[in-house]
Amino acid sequence: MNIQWYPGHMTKARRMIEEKLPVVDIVMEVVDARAPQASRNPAFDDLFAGKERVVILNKADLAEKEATRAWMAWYREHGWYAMEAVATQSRTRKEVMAFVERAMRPRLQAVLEKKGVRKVTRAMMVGIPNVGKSALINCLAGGGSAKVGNQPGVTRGAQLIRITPYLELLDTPGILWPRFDDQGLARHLAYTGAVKDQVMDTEELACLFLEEVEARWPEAVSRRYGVPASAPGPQRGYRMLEAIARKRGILAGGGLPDCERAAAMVLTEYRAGKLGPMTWECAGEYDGR
Ligand SMILES: Nc1nc2c(ncn2[C@@H]2O[C@H](COP(=O)(O)OP(=O)(O)OP(=O)(O)O)[C@@H](O)[C@H]2O)c(=O)[nH]1
Ligand SMILES: [Mg+2]
Repeated sequence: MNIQWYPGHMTKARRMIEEKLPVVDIVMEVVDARAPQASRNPAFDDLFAGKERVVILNKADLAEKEATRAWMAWYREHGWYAMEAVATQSRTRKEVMAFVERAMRPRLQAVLEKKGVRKVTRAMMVGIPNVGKSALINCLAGGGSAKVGNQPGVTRGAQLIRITPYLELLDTPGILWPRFDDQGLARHLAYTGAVKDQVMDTEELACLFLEEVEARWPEAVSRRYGVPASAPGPQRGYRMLEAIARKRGILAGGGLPDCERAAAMVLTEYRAGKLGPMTWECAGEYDGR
């Protein structure tokens, strides 16, 4: 399976982001703590060259704590100002506010000294689809100002939301890049819900997912679904999916397992954190590639 997704609305969104850039003080790049390598858009280095940039590893509740700690250290070693976050928890508001305040302090102080005024900071929230940009904005705004949803491509326009008299946030649509060269990383994006399911064969995706989970977290599948590990070999993922379908009673005509529905269930449950925390990439693993 070759995973690719770069619909027209992303080209448009990229243009819109470029147009808004001059009125933005700081770019906040949101990445998925479950796939910190795959979820970094390589196009951003060019797009935001010369801009103040910080990074937020969101969905930390769905990632492995140790791995997130290692990624935070990696970012700091590489000169990034970084924080981990869980947009769906209310205490995140205070943490992100303090983070923005610290990131902007030198610049705000300089303006204050030069012009004697306290400047409004305008931050742009950017990232790939479904990483929680809008959820973070809502968390800061303390309400449902931005539209949120557990599928990629929910935000379509740029929406400016006032958080305090001195902070405004610009929500933007998630964007990917024209071609995924590394299909291993593309799969991680697909598992975590950054790629629209409708452009993939989700049954095949679920099989690949189960094989990769089995190889890296050998207990996770049997713990959740009560099925024994399938012997390695051809169609291992498919055999696991069939066993899960039978166990859950997801059957089609003739009492045969309905693998398509089982695939959708497995992916939905994983994305909701039901299989436990999982981080797909280790810090440093991709350096120099
Ligand atoms: N468990 C968990 N779920 C989160 C977190 N942040 C966001 N979500 C969920 O992830 C889904 C996507 O969130 P959005 O805020 O719509 O993502 P987005 O980055 O704005 O996505 P697009 O607008 O499609 O680019 C929603 O179902 C959120 O509730 C988090 O820290 N932890
Ligand atoms: Mg959004």
